[in-house]
Amino acid sequence: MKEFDVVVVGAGFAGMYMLYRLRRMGLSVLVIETADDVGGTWYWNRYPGARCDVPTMEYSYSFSEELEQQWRWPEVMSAQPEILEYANHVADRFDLRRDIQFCTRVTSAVFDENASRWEVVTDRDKHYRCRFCIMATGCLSAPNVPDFDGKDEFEGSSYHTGLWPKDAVDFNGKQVAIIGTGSSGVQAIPVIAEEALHLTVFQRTPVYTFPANNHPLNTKTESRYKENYLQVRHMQRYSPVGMSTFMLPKPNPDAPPPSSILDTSEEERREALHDIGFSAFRTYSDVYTNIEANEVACNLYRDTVEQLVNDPDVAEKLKPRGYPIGCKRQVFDTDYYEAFNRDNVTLVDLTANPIECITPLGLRTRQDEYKFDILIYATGFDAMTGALNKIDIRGKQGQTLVNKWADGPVAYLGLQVHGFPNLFTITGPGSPSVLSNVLVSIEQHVEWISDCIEYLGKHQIREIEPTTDAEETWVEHVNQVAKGTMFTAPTCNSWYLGANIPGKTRVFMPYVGGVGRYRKKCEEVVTSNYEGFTLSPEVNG
Ligand code: FAD
Ligand code: N01
Repeated sequence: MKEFDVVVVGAGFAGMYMLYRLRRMGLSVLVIETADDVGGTWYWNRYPGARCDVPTMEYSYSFSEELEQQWRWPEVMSAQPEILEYANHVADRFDLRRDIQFCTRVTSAVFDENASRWEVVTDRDKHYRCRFCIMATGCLSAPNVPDFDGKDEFEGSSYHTGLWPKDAVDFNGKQVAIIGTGSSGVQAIPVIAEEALHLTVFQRTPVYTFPANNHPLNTKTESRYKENYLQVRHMQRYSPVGMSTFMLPKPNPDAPPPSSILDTSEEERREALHDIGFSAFRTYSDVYTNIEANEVACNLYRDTVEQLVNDPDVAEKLKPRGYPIGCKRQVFDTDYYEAFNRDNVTLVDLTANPIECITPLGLRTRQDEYKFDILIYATGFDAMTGALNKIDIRGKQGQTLVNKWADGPVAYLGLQVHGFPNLFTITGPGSPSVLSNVLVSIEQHVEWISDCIEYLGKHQIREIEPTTDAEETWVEHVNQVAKGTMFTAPTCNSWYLGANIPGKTRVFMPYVGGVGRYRKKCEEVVTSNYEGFTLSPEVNG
């Protein structure tokens, strides 16, 4: 059995950077990846329209100044092919592939208490031993395909947006159906509608989506970023969501403090919406914290849908109701509503008419039968815990992670779990992860973990794991800060809460306290000699 200092699972942006750091520390590292190449999210999600919804000048690695200065992004929010090209460039530039075992899925990771080693097993029946096991398995990497009756009997081609094939899918002259109107569906629908003979959109919950306002990146903006990258990166790291305010207009110190949307007149609200779009909602003090104020914003939103969609019946079906803006991951679109004005796009409202089964030729709802050539599942992911729970992870005394997390994930800082020594999770539950520009959170975790491993080596520490106290206190804090936000509103059913997966315990998983605040907490833990963690010395140490 081959032994490594560290085995890393996953070769997305997290696994790639982890490998780079550990290798520079002189450690032996093996990265194991299911795909046949690097990129993670950007390898798997090749569906038409897939792109980043934060500026890619900020959604990019900061660890190499040369890389940062030399790389050129074509658009403000670049598309999947360019982001994948970037991942490939990073792999080439830092010669990462030689330590990555591709086309291999990790099936189990079991802790051997006597030897203090993890034994990692793959679907190729290979066994590896390592001192540290790092899960870089991603928060949105376990696709969710609903278990519809007859799912396997469809005779056409079916695809999940998160498992999209490498060869382009030809929609020309085809009847296409798509289930799901979250971020992926909203990005794919307008692009597929351009090519398909006909597109039928099966919608269960109408979405709140804001215009992305994407455009080519001009050289002036690019230069400003590149000249000020140090400052930009610092701002990102200590910001609420991993974004700098570098390109935003400086706040006017004489401007009045944000007011309640409830205290403004209908006319003022409409004027604000007209002038600055949906970001107007953020200028009020209470839209994201007070359900009554939120409903005022929702009403304005619904009026806007009415203005954008020609057919009043279709507009009515597209209006979200019954849950607040800001409860789900914010969706950004390009010409989403306009797509429903096309003659070749039909909307089916599944709340009135739910799917009964998939048939060989299409699908059947309670009231109708639909036929199509291509079926697309834009049905999301078993988020945050899905990829981890697919691996049989066993810690001390054979305890499984699945059991430990049966009532929702429990972890300290989203980095480690009590009972699972020397196992780390990058962007794990209880960290800002998916509530941030994820690359900023990935870099912070990778750097924290590598510094920790270095510290353990220097101080002859054999094992690190959090105390149950620290873990419980942190989980309580994670719940506490989410209380009163729209994320945990009783009417909210989001994947942040696990509500998209039948049977999954309803628990709010990410940390909403902010990237900067979280980072400071992680720094304090280190300065206080890893407060909240138990450090066990080497047996002969
Ligand atoms: P991933 O990129 O998911 O990589 C994890 C890797 O682990 C995968 O390649 C997977 O194959 C592998 N893996 C998992 N389990 C195993 C196993 N058992 N054995 C072997 N390999 C395994 N975030 C943003 O901040 N901004 C955005 O605009 C944004 N856009 C997104 C768009 C889409 C379509 C999606 C799905 C997500 C988006 N995200 C965005 C979130 C995105 O997932 C992160 O930004 C980031 O790419 C995650 O990197 P990662 O390395 O942590 O995980
Ligand atoms: O998944 P989702 P996604 N029957 O879970 C519907 C990131 N991302 O892939 O709301 C019928 O958001 C479901 O309906 P409902 C981002 O973090 C980012 O779109 O459960 N419908 C919903 O409409 C995002 O949040 C970008 O009622 C069913 C849709 O499928 C995350 O990935 C782009 C159903 C799923 O929406 C996931 O987004 C893409 C069923 N049985 C993704 N089951 C960027 O632009 C599910 N649905 C950055």
